[in-house]
Amino acid sequence: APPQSAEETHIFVSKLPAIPISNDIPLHTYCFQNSSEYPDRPCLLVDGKSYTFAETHLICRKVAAGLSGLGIKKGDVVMSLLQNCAEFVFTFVAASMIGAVTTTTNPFCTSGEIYKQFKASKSKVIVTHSAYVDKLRDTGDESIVFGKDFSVVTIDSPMEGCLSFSDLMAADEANLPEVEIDPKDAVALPFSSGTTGLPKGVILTHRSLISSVAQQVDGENPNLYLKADDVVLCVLPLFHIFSLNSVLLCSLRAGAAILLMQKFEIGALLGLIQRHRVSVAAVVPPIVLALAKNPMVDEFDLSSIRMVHSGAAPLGKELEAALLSRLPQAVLGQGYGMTEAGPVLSMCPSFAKLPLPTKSGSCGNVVRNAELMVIDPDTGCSLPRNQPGEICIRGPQIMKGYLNDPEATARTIDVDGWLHTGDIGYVDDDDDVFIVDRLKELIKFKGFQVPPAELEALLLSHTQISDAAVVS
Ligand code: 4UV
Repeated sequence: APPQSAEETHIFVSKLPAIPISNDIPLHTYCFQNSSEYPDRPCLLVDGKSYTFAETHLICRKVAAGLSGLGIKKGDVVMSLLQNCAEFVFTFVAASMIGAVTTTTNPFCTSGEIYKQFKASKSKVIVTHSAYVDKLRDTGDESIVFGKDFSVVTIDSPMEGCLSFSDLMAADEANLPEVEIDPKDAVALPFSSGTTGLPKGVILTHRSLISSVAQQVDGENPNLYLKADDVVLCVLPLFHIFSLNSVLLCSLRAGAAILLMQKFEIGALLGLIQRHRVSVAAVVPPIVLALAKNPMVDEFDLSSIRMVHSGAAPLGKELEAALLSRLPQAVLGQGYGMTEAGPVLSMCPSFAKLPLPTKSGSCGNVVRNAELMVIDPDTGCSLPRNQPGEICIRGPQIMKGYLNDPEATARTIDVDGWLHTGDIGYVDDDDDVFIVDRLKELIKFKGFQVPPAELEALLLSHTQISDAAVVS
């Protein structure tokens, strides 16, 4: 190859050809766009119950009318404080249908953490399980009173001062208001600390989420090929962007069944895989570890699994090999995502309809209809192949910005539209992306974000601690 001049910009794109993406429609329309061709196919499988695509779509429209009846309007924020359950899906899609935005929260968060996000997002209603209502009663703020200034909806047992999800589901879908949705309107507001500081609201629009889903499952040769008869395991929490996007939204779009599991427990998981003949499993490295090492695995028939998609944290080569020796029929690969990136930056090409090989330890290739660049963190210059630097991504899928935080947005998305991930990695001669280090402060525990700034603030609230610094 001829020597590259210092000024040359090295931009990496997918080996797969670009595809047309219909990202000028609302997200819910896009997800259910083909579903009238298969109304009776199973869409959601949960706790022995099954909802077809037609039933799921109808319940979403009813819940949308119900939310509208509660006074939720276009642009309002609905907080989903839910573990994986059908009501998560109904709430998210219903909010989209009325032009509202869902902010997703981990139900294990403390009351203080929940209300920080609640206030920052200006949520109007919280949808949750009755078990979490007690930690919601004290808002920590006299000006916001539980049950008076906002509604709490429980999906299971009725609780004092709360509404019931069954009432939302009983609404008449004919009362669904007509709303005009702009592709640039927000639809999801997950929280992430990004490259520095405390958690911030990440504005994901209808256009960004459709683009990200399309980059994975659309086109003649989808990068993440989900088939109509696939049963996709949804054990990763839907409040995290990996599961929300690459499991829920991708499966809805592709017409595959989603098997919802409330929380990870190895015995129950193995039983579900065997009973429902799970074919695609989205996992994080700790689940790969359990599947590779737990002796119980030998007692179950996991032969239905054809694809294991790991992401959200690095997956070691040894662990990859250990799992493959137990699931020799499966393709195991990684995706690489970041909430702010919409979220998927790269995906294993062996998941494609026409699969291509990739190397162990790689996070696959950059997604189609996007550009990836590796920059020298010191000089900001773009780097050629095989040289590690900060990974940057550009495309229609990335976030619009952080909620009410123009400085943090400008620090993350530069004037040329490149989103700086804070991850150190490189692209090799075969277009395989490798993540080797992290420039940013973020600590990850089992795929979950642990922002050091949050722990530092907590430590500093102790009267006998004068200063603290948290590192990984
Ligand atoms: O913001 P976040 O918590 O987001 C995620 C998203 C992961 C996804 C999403 C969709 C997929 O299909 C998929 O495969 C994975 O984790 O944290 C972002 C940071 O997590 C690290 C990296 O530091 C990101 O900036 N990370 C995510 N994926 C990987 C990873 C990976 N495969 N290998 C190493 N680090």
